[in-house]
Amino acid sequence: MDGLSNQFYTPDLRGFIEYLDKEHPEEIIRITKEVDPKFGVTGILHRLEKEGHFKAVIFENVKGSNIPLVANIHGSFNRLKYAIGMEEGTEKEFLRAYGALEANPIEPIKVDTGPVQQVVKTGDDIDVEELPICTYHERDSGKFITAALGLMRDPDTGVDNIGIYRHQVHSKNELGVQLSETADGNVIWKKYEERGEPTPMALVIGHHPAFFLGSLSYTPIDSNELHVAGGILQRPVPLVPCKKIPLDVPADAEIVIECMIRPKERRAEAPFGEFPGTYGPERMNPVLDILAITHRRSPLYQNAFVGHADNLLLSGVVRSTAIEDTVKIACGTVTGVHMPRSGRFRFSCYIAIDRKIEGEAKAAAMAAFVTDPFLKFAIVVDHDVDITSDTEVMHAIATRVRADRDIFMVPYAKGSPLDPASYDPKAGSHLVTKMGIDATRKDNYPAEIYVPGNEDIDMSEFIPEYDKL
Ligand SMILES: Cc1cc2nc3c(=O)[nH]c(=O)nc-3n(C[C@H](O)[C@H](O)[C@H](O)COP(=O)(O)O)c2cc1C
Ligand SMILES: [Mn+2]
Repeated sequence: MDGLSNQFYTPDLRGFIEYLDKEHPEEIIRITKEVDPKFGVTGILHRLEKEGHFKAVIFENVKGSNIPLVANIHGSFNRLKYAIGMEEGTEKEFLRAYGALEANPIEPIKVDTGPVQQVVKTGDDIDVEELPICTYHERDSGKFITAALGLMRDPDTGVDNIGIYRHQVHSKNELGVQLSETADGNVIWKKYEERGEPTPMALVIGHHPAFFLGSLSYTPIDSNELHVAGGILQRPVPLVPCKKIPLDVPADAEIVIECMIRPKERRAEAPFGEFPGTYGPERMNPVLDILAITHRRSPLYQNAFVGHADNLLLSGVVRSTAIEDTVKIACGTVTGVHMPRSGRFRFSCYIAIDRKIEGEAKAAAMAAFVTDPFLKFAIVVDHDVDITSDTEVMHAIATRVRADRDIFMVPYAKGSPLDPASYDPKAGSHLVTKMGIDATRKDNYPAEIYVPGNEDIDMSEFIPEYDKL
C-alpha cells in the first residue's frame, strides 16, 4: 500500500469524520433535529438501510443528552477500505491489504496524559445515562451500549484483550455484559471469577475504524489486539493509565468507562435483538460497577446497530483472513476464502481449492471449523467457482455433492449462544451442529459441456444490433 490516504487526519474517530467530510462527503449524513434514543435513532437507521443507504450518520441532537451520537461508521465496505488507507479496490483486495497489516502488529506506547481524560468523573458524579444510549428493537429489555471495546488483561499472561461485548444499562453506575462463549473475553473473565476476584474491564467508546478492525481481529488469546490495532492504524496506539482500575486505555478514544465485574454475581439481562436477526434470550449475566467515566471535553458517543450492516461487516469479514491462514496449513491448494453476507458474515464460509487429490476438501473444511467457533457451514469448491457468488456455490453443491460421502457433521459442538438454531436457543445454548460440504468435482466427474470457438465469434457480424441487445 502507498501509505494512508487519510494520514493528514488524526488517527481517532473525529479525524476519520473530518476525513469523510473533506474527501468523501457523500459517505456521511448529519441529523440536527431532535431524535428519540428509544426506537427513534434505530428507526431512522433501519429505514436508511432498507432503502439502500449505508452512510455514516451523526445524530447531533439526541433527546436527553448533550453528546452527539455517531452511528453506522462501519456500515459499508468503502469506509472500511478508507479506514486502512485504500481509496480503490475490491472486497478481495481490501481483505488482502487488511491481512498484510494484521500480520505486522505495532506495539503501543505509554503516555502520561491523553484527550480521553480531559474530563474525569468518579463517585457521585458518575452517570452513564448522560450518554445518548439507545433502545434498539421492540422487545429489547432496556438500553444497551453496543460499540464499547471491552479491554481486559489476562491475569496469567498479562496480555491485553479486546472485543465488543454489549452492555445493558442497569442504573447510572451499573451495567450488564454479554461475554459469549465464543470470545476470549469469556475465558479471561472466568479466570478472575474462579479466583473469586473482580475483573477490571475498561469500555473504550469512540475510535477510528482502523482501531476497531484491529481490536476485533480474529487472533489467538495470547496475541494482543492493541498491537494488531496499531498495525491496522499503521502507527503505535498511545496508552494512558486508567484513573481507578489497573489497565491502560487508548489516549485518543472519545470516552472510557472504567469498570469492575463483580465476582459470582448475576443479574437478568436481555432479550436483545442480536446479529442473526433474532432476539437473544434473557440470560443471567455478570454485573459491572462503574468506578470512573473519563472523556474528551466535547465527546462523541459511538454505537453499532446490532443485526444490521454496521455490526455484520465489522468483525465479520475480517475473520476470513484467520480462517485462510489455518486452512492453508491443512490444505496447500487453497486459492481463496469468502464469508458470504447470506451467512451474516459469521455462519458460513466458502473455500476454493485447486483440488489435486480426493479428501483434501474435507481437510480444508475441518480446518475452518477449528479456527472459528461461529462457523456452521464450511463449503469447499473448485478454484474456478466464484466464491463471492452464492449462486455459483449453490450450483456446485447441486451438481457435485453425493450427500452420503461428501457431507460430514459435527454435532453438539461449540458455536454462538445467539444462534437461533442452537440446541436450546431459548436458554442461549452455545451448542450447534456443524456441516462440512465437499462440493468439488470428484474423480471421474463427467466433462462439462462446451461449444468450441464460441469465444472467437464476432457477434455483430451476424446480429448488427448486437451491442444494443
Ligand atoms: C457490534 C458488535 C457487537 C458485538 N456484541 C457481542 C456481545 O455482546 N458478546 C460477545 O461475546 N461478542 C460480541 N461481538 C463479537 C465480538 O466482539 C468478537 O467476536 C470479538 O472478536 C471477540 O474478541 P475476543 O475473542 O478477543 O474476546 C460483537 C461484535 C460487534 C461488531
Ligand atoms: Mn482476543
